[in-house]
Amino acid sequence: MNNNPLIITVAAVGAETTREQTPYLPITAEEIGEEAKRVRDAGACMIHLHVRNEDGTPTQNREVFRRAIEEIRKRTDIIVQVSTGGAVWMTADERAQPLELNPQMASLTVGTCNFGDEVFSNPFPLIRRLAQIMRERDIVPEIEIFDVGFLDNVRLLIKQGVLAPPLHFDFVMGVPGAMGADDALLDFLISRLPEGSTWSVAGVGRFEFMMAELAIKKGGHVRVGLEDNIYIEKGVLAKGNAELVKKITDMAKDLNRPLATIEEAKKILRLKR
Ligand code: KMH
Ligand code: ZN
Repeated sequence: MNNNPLIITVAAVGAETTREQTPYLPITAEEIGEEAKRVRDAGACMIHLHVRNEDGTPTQNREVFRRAIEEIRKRTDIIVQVSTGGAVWMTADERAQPLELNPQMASLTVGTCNFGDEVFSNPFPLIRRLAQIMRERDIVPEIEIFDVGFLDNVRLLIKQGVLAPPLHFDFVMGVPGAMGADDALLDFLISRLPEGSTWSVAGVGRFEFMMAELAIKKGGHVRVGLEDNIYIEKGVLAKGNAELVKKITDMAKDLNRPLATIEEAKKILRLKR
């Protein structure tokens, strides 16, 4: 059994979840700041951050990110990881905008896949460009793996000098159109990681808690949040992200995984600030 400190990341907002689906989705900068404090108090160390326009539509606008991060920083020391994935229709220029704020960390998706009825497009030139900006600004990437072949892309990107191990990965499992979510697949993914890697799992939809439990048992880290799943149990909406975090901290307690402090998380993730 693993007892290394557990990092819980909260994908609190996302680009696809709507207020029609759940009234608990934070949208404004103040709501995101309040939510960040609630999830930190509940035991999370990191927020995976998307932001929204006032009408609730997703945006990668730098100033909207700036305001949300300011509200987060007023209230909590949680690690901020901005999304560079944005929403499926966004251009590379839009997606890169939050990197101009020099966040501690940013997501970096390393391949293209179906995403429900859409395509999440990440051609190599876009990956190289986002990775280069992150390198120039000392922003640590979280490598998002939506499908198995993405790990082969990582090998290529390392060979080309675009990515430099050791790296932190997030296995996004259960997106319709990309890879599924099960124990054997997770073992396979872990077996294919470059040496020295750290990893977390984001189980999507009904896979969220099942995959979280497996990740905790195998010594990995966990991502939950309304971006990935809005239910606390079948047919029952989570009353916010903190309730999802609480379910993970209960699991961690049962499985003897201590929660990481912010300092421990920064060390594990090799953050520069
Ligand atoms: N919204 C998805 C299309 C990321 O944040 O890096 C992409 C996404 C990945 O959420
Ligand atoms: Zn995201």
